[in-house]
Amino acid sequence: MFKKILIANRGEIALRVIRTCKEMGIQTVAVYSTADRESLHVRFADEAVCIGPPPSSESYLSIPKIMAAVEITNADAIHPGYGFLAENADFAEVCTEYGIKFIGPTPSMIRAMGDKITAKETMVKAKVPVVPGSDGLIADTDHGRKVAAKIGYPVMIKATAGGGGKGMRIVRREEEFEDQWTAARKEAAASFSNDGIYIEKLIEEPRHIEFQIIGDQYGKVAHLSERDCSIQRRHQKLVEESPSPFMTKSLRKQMGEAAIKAGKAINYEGLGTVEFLVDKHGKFYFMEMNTRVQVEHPVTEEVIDHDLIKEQIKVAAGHPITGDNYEPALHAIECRINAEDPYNNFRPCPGSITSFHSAKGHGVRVDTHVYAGYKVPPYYDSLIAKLICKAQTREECITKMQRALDEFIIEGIKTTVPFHQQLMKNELFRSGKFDTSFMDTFKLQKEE
Ligand code: MV4
Repeated sequence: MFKKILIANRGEIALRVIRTCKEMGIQTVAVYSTADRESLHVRFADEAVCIGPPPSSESYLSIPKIMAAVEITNADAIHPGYGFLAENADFAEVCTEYGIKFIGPTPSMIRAMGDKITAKETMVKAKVPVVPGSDGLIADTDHGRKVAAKIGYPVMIKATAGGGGKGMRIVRREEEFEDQWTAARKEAAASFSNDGIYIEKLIEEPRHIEFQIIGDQYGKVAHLSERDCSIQRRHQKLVEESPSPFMTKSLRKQMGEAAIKAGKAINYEGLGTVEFLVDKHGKFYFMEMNTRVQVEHPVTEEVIDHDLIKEQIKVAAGHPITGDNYEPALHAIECRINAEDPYNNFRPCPGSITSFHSAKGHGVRVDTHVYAGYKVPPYYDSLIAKLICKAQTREECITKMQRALDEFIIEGIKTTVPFHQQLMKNELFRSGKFDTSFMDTFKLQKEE
C-alpha cells in the first residue's frame, strides 16, 4: 500500500480524499494556491505545500509545481481528484516517469477515451450501442451534408475533442447545415485547438444515465450501479440520484453489462464512469467515458455502502476487486450547493460566508471544505458543498432533502439552496418525469 499520497486538487474533493487516506493509515500531502491558505484541506493534511498564485494555470494545473511538491515531500502516489489534471494523459505519463503512481488509469486509457471518435470506434468494436452517425471525421461541408442526409435530420454536430457541450450544434434541416457546421468548427478550434468534427443522429429529450465502474489490474471490471444526472443546466449538473427513477431491473442488467464491456474493451484500471443517453423508449447509447472519480460519487457510495475512494486507492495499489456488480439497496440524492445566485441566471457569487450551519441528522451527509468565516475565492468552480440524503424510497429521500435544505443556513453569499428547495416541490421532478431538457422550462418562483 502507498505510504504517502499527494492530493493534486483543492476544495471538497481534496478533503474527501484526505479523510479516506487517514482511515487507511496513509500520510497525506495537500497542495494549495495562495488563495486557498485557509482551506480545510490544507489544515487536515499531514503536510501542505504552497504551489503558487491563485490562477489554476500557475498552481493546480502546473505539472512542474506539483512534481516539485512530490519531490520535496517524498510522496509515492498522486490522487488527482476531478477537474484540473485528473484526465490529463501527459500528467499521468510524467507521474510514471517519476516512479510515482497516478491514482487513475494509464495515459493510453485516458487518451483512448479523451478523443470521442476513438472512444466511439472502440465501443463499436466492443459491441456497446452507440448513437448512429458518421464513420469518423467529416472532411468538409459537402461530405457533412451527404452524411447528415443519410443519417436523417435532425442531427447533432460534435467535436471529437469535445465534452461538456462545447463545439456541439443541433441541425434540424439541411438549410441550417452550413452555418451550424462553421460555428461548431470555430468553437472546437478555439476550445480544444482541434477542429475535428463528427455527426450523429439527434436523440431527442434524452436522460443522462451513467454507470459507475471499477477495474483492477487483473482484467476484472465490475459496475456499481447507475446515477441519473438529467437535471443539468448548460452542461452543469445540479442534482444527481441513484437509482435512476427510470431504471428497471432488466434495463440495469443490459446497461450494466454494456458499461462493463466498455471498461473491458480498454482493459480499464481504476474508477470510471460510462455515460449513456437513454431515450424515452429505454434505448441506450454510449456517450462518453470519464476516467476519474466524479463529483457525484457519493450517491453511489450511499446506495451501495462502500467508500469509492478507498476502492480506488486499493485497485491503484494492485489489489484485486472482490465483490460483484451491485444493486442499489437505498435511494440517494445529491444537491450541489454552489456559490451562485439562482435568481440571477446562476451568476457566480464568491465572497465571505458569514454564518454556516450544515444540515444534519439521520441519512444526511454534507461534503464541504467551507465554514463560517471562509471566503469563497473567485478563481475556481463555485461548488461549496454537496448535500447528500439517503432513505429507503425516493419519496422519503425527497422529503428528507426538503427537511435538510430547510435547516441548511449559509449567509453572506447567495447559494443554490433556494433553487433546490423549489425543485424538490416540482411535480415533474417528484414523479420522476424529466429528461435533460428539464431546466429549459423550469421556472424559479420569485424571491420572497
Ligand atoms: C447528444 C444529445 C442528443 N443526441 N448527442 C451533451 C454533452 C455531451 N457530453 C453530449 N451531449 C449530448 N449529446 C446526441 N446524438 C444530447 C446531449 C445533451 C445532453 C446530454 C447529457 C446531459 C445533458 C445534455 C444537455 C444537452 C444536450
